[in-house]
Amino acid sequence: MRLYLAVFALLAAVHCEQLFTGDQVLRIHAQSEDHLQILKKLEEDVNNELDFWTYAYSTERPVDIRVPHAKLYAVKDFLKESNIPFTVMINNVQELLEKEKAEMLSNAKMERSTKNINFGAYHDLETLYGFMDTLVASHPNLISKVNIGNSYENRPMYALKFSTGGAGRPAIWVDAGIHAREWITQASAVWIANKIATDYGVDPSVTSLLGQMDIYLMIVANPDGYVFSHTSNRMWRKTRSVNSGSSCRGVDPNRNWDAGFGGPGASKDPCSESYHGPYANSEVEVKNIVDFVTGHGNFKSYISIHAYSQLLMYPYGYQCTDVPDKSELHSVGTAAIQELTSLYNTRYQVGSICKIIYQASGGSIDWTYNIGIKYSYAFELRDTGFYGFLLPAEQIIPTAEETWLGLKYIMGHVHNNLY
Ligand code: BPX
Ligand code: ZN
Repeated sequence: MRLYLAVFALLAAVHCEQLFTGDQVLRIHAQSEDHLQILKKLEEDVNNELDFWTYAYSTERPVDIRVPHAKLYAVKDFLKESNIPFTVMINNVQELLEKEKAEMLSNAKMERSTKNINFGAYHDLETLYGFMDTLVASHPNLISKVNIGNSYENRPMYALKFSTGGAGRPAIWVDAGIHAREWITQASAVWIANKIATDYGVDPSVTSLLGQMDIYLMIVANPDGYVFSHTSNRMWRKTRSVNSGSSCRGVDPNRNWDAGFGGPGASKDPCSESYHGPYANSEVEVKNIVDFVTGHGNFKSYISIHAYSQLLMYPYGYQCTDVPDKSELHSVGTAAIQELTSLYNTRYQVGSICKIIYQASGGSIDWTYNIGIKYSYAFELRDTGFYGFLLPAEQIIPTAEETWLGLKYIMGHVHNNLY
């Protein structure tokens, strides 16, 4: 009977969950414009099932591609024939996923017995939402939970509001997890939520900031995608909306904002990971944030947290011209990264989206900057290409700690330079 149950569970798991057995992530070093063109062609062909973890844009930055096991031989052969050098970054994706899953299971057991959340573990949506309630309950005079609307699949989208009172205060917005598979971002955001709660009244810069300003922190900006990345496909990035006329689901929620919408660095193919959607704000998750930010009317800073590559970026992504505030954004960014790096010597680069990664249209921080939110930034957290999206849980707390130092620096600057 037990064996029967085990076999049944295994079959069920195989049935609904995508496996990545034998898939490798290749790290490709383009050495010329020709190489980049070849890689871009591969990227545009959505039928070849190559999963670009980073995109082909410059010879300075490696291109990481998850290659399905069945295509490995052909892809490696093709790269060799094209004289494009590569290394194997992850030897077997499924092995890492199984390790991740086993750790989550044993952690969940421990959490059930201790009734405490472990910040050094990855969690499903239900656990994260439960923790938000716990945090609100233990800091009722500081934190409240704001439901800014529901997702496509009708899940609530919560922001934690840190406020010591006074309506209409200037505010800072921080979101994580707009891309589902970037699990280190949601995990870091939970730690940061707790850090803000416990540092209020203790850390003078947090205390004085919250004396005048509010912080809104959205830990899971793409809840449907996050759930799907737990239940069905760990590599899911987009929303889960149905695309009419296509069997491929989802829109890239970081190509769907009304800033250069549909321009370079976004795809019109619903099967692409960077599909911009049928029109700007078509994704209810994006629309909810847009409406909330517009309705609030007093955000001074908007910070969106992604992974991976270790970058701190400011606008623009949809065009490569400098923003008017470039020199201030750059120097604040550089100082923030100095703080971040001081803890564990994690190296970051600072620059505009277009200049340090690639042209990307329809991104959130371009829209927020264009509506007048000067301090618009995007982080790309760890790592630079050992584990990519599959960052081991043991790195969650160090990543959150260092990120917090960078964030706190930016927040402090915003507070001291209210406009
Ligand atoms: C981040 C903010 C604004 C515009 C672009 C980015 C980079 C981000 C993206 O392509 O949307 C990269 C990432 O976080 O999605 C990681 N990735 O390459 O998958
Ligand atoms: Zn992202």
